[in-house]
Amino acid sequence: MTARAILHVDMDAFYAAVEQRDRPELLGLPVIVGADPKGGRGRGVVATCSYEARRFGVHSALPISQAFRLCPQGVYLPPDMEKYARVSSEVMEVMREFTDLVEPISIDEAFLDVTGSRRALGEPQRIARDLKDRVRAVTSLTASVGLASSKLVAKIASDMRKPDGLVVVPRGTEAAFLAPLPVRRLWGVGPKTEESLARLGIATIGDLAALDPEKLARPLGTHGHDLVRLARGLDERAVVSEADDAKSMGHEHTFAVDTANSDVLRRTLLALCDAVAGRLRGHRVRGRTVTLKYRDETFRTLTRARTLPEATDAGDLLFAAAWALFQDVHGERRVRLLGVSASGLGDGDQLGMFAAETRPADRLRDTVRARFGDGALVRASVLEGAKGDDPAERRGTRRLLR
Ligand code: TTP
Ligand code: CA
Repeated sequence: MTARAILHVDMDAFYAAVEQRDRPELLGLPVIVGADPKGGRGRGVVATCSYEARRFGVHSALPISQAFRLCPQGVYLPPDMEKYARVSSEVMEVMREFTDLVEPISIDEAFLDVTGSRRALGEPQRIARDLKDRVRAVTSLTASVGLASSKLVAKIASDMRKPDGLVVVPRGTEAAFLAPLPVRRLWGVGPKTEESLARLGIATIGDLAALDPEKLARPLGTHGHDLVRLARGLDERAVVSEADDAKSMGHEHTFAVDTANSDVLRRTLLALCDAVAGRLRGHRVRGRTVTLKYRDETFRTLTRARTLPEATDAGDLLFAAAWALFQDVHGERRVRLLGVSASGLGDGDQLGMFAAETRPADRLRDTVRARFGDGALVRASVLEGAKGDDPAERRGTRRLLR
């Protein structure tokens, strides 16, 4: 089997670069883009800033007031999300010239699997260079690219030589490439896991790779096994393109007030999963891939997907995957929107197992809902203390059917 060639493409200082492109008088200046509802300099947080501004210590998520103290001569601009979304589509379009296997993971980042493009387009390294050139020709913006045999390593590589970088990690050198880096660079290591690992004296990815996975079973459960594999550079996750995923069912919820309350977040996610599962059962299909959509208070929007060992229509199983994805992306910030969708839909009936395998509790739920309506049966854990933000009652909850 040929080794996979995975690219991770990440635009440089994306919002700020778009602003500098469109107003060339801003080139070379510290440009700070941030949501400030009043248009002044006193409120809101920095979405991003140009590399010139980063030299002053300004960075994403810093309160604008603090940025202004560090860099009073900066040019402060409100974000123009419509424009960035347009440029994002142009960039994604360019990527699709190189392969159908394009998986966007944020407004300015995507994975590409170019393994199958070799014959037509040349060696992966050449493809990576050509891609950077095309992005620049079409959008006048620069991208940084990592090329490796897995998503994990490609993503870390793209970040190593920003801006306008290209970092190639040859096959066989993945573990050595990862070893000196801090564990938090691993996808799936948030502040909590980092802390548990630090308590075991594990600071670098190399420390983790050398560990007997059994040692992590107690503090981290099965997650520990996966982490050790990742630390050794073993990551088989496939690039999942939207084309593969054309059909999906999902729900999303925008909070009336951005929230960091973990109970509310957990309940909301559970309610969304139950809603999606109910619809899957209603359509007599099951989903194999669970996608979480996550938008924080700064409007940073991420999607993360996980493919299950087998297709399901059970809310609990969707939730287990969605919750793991959520914990990977969620940090300290307040959350503005959560969404869950299921894709890779297969026909339960055709597989001849729908009736047999739908869980009794789920079947009961469906029967009650069919008779008495959607609000009739809600999990106790969703209702509990839900007065402030009961997902079932929120205006913000939307059904998505693509
Ligand atoms: P990033 O790719 O994290 O950052 P960036 O493109 O600005 O800079 P880099 O060169 O380091 O990749 O995020 C992409 C865009 O998402 C960014 O331009 C603005 C937005 N964003 C936020 O709105 N809030 C945030 O906290 C972050 C990190 C990004
Ligand atoms: Ca970026």
